[in-house]
Amino acid sequence: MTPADDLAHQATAAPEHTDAFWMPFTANRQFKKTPRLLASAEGMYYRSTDGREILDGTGGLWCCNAGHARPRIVKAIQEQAATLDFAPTFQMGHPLPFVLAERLKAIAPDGLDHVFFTNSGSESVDTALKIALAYHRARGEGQRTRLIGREKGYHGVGFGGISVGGMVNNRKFFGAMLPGVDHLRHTLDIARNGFNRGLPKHGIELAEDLERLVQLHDASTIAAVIVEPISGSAGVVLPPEGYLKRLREICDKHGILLIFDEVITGFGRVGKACFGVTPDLITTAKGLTNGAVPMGAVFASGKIHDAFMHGPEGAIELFHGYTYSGHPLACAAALATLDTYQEEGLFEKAIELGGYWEDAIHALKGLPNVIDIRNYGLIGAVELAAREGAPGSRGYDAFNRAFHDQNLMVRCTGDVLALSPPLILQKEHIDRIFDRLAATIRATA
Ligand code: PXG
Repeated sequence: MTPADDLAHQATAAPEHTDAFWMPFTANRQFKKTPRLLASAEGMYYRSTDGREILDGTGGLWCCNAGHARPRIVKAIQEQAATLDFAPTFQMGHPLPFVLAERLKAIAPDGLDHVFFTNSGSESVDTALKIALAYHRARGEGQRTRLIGREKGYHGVGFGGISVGGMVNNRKFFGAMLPGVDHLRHTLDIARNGFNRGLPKHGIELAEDLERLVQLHDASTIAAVIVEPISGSAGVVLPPEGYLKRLREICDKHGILLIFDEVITGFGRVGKACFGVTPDLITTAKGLTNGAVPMGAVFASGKIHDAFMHGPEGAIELFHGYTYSGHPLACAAALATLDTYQEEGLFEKAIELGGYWEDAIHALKGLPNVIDIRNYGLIGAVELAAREGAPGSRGYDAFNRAFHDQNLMVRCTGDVLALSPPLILQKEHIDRIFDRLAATIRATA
């Protein structure tokens, strides 16, 4: 075997040893006893190392919005690797991040016309928080140092992200985190909004929680508020109707920046970005490159960007960046991804298919242990009742059963089964996803 053949074999066969790889966000010992291993992927399907076709109900991990192994993206990465494998972007450059930033600006909400590149959602979040702090300092309001997140929020795993985040297990093991952070209440309210279709009808008043924090801390100390328009990781928590608009109004009233973390919701997942509300900063990653090469991007308004562009011309305006900011392979993947989205009209798909998706997921109501169903765009969640004394175990069993017995990939987060399929899916895939999910739920006691 040549080394290339050997790599192809190693990438598709179950590994001989599993000890050395410390897996992220995984029950390592449980996984390694009965691994779930993927060897290849095309379109809507993965193929497992034991040769089964697995229907991808989650776009990988909320990132493969155009499906898998799309020829244009594959070719762009291959060609770019052979042309320019790496080039620095610190006091140097190469053409692609400039081209990509212009393309992104053209599809961003109005006014968000500057782009800072990162390599992940976590880095995008840290970048946006740092920009927010430095922005206020640049305009002489350096006392605005407080950051406001929200309960149940997920903003990645950097210290900034877990500090403003609100998922207990992502925080409690890691010490005191950033000082000067506070949290809004979350918007999940099954008692009032259970089995609602689309955005919840009740809960706009939860935005007033920001006024409460302003009363407590004084607006002059608050730099920014960060929220996910829809949070995925916490089990698909939707914004009540009018909530995001109200947050925007309160931020404007008090000179507080509003950051939308669109790492999951960006790039077509919910159709149009931002629910008609324009934030000051947007964090993205995942769908930006269809998951094919790690990349994130922070979109900043002209107001924010321009506040930095003062002082001597030779002064570095923002002391921040990553070795791989604007990496050539990531840029090539992102440009080919944007072409694919555009050519195939994928940003419209969540709107076109949203109604069919909604009917299909809500047809699961009445199955054993289903206590709520939530949906928006091409996102869905089915919440199962927790087993007495063992929260999360029913969700995990359903997820594991879906993979092994139904050839379906879903996500479980606690007892919530979350879905975010590639946007290339057709009605027949939707039928298949929910047939298999229904069988899974029936079989999971
Ligand atoms: N912000 C949001 C809103 C996210 O959903 C991140 C930041 C962090 O991105 P990186 O690229 O650093 O992982 C995320 C990531 C899940 C799940 O199961 C969700 C994410 C990651 C892994 C699993 O829902 N979101």
